[in-house]
Amino acid sequence: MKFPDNKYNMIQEILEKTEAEIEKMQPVNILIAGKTGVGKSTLINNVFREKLADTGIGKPVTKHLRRISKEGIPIVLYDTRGLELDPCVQKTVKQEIFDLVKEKKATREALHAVYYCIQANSSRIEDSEIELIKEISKVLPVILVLTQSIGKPAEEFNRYLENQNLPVAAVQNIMAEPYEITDDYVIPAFGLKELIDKTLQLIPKDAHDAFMNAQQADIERKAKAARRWASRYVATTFGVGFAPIPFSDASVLVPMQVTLLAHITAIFGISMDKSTIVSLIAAVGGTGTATMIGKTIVANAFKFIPGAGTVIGGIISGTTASIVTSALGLSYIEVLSIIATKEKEGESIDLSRIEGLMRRQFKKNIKLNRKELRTKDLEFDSDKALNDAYETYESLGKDTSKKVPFTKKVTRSVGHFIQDHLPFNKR
Ligand SMILES: Nc1nc2c(ncn2[C@@H]2O[C@H](COP(=O)(O)OP(=O)(O)O)[C@@H](O)[C@H]2O)c(=O)[nH]1
Ligand SMILES: [Mg+2]
Repeated sequence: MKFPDNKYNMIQEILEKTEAEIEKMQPVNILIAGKTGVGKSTLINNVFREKLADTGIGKPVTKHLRRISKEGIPIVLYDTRGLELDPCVQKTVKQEIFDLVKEKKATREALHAVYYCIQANSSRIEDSEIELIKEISKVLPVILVLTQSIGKPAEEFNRYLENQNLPVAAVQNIMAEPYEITDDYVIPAFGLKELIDKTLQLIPKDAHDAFMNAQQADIERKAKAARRWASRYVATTFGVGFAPIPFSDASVLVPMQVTLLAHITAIFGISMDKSTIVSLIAAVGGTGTATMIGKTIVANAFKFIPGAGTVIGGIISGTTASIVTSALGLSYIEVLSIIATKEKEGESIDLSRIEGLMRRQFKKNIKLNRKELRTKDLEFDSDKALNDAYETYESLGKDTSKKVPFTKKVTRSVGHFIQDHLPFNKR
């Protein structure tokens, strides 16, 4: 790591490190099988980031199998087609699946699991499909995904399938996207978090980070994973063996904070661009430029610690370093959760609000940690922390509403509407 003139580009460093971390991840490889029209693409677009089925690069690998991937998202999906056709075609599809599994076996591209999709309200399953599910289950764990599930018939179909004692790992009812019955009656999306949970139980541990990055159906879970990691990182970095450093050497903390933020970003998996990170760092570091003097962030952070100057007397102890760093990590995770949720809803974020949010959360977290760091793990109740961040984000929107032009106001009121319907605000 270079420090030309005691300055270096922290933002660039975070972005590069994030990319490198994602590249290092063992990608998750999932096969999505099922007849045309059952909802495979809808499932993919809602479970994973960036509408992967539509925007990913789809390459036919055989006549009936398509490989879907996208730069920066550590996942490879295979989509089948032709299963609805005559028995002869079905046989070919089946053979292509087994050839693929065999070819990739024991490589980095080995398949981890299968989502076998059946439309829940078809309420019946053909013998040939049962046969196929049984055979695939011999080589890979299968989750039977019952798509477009509506009401009792879908539940009954689930029970019927469970009673068949198929050798599958799980059966899961879902509605991947809200389903409009009439203008006034809409069945909300459900079942995707459960699908995420069941998938994590099936795939190997070394693919968990990649799966967490790629999924967007359970953002609280992303936050939790990031917190768990951050908590361990802070403890090991600033725990026993951390020699106190003079305040003038605060810049030695910066590489550690870069590592922290990069790893959090990698676990989280959001389409983060430079300007977003600039806003986030500026919120704490106190400057809007991309090139940062290493110690600004730490120096500014100290202003937020009540009584830091007098109590600590110019020395940064392990405790102080961990307070600053964990507050930074926690706030960053809270802000990323909001960005990720907006991204999922297809909304863009307001960078000035994000900056304000980061600053406020940081102030809150640094006080919280000072009091509670010793007794409390960083993995505190995620719902509460994220809800708090949401409320702050919302209040920031109201604060600035006087200054914004009309078109932006319209965008914002739409934004507010969406926020009111965000998963964190429910219940
Ligand atoms: N509202 C809603 N519609 C769905 C859902 N799943 C599938 N559909 C509908 O079914 C159609 C076919 O789904 P698609 O994902 O393209 O199926 P695929 O052929 O298996 O990829 C879509 O155009 C949607 O209209 C869902 O979860 N919610
Ligand atoms: Mg499709």
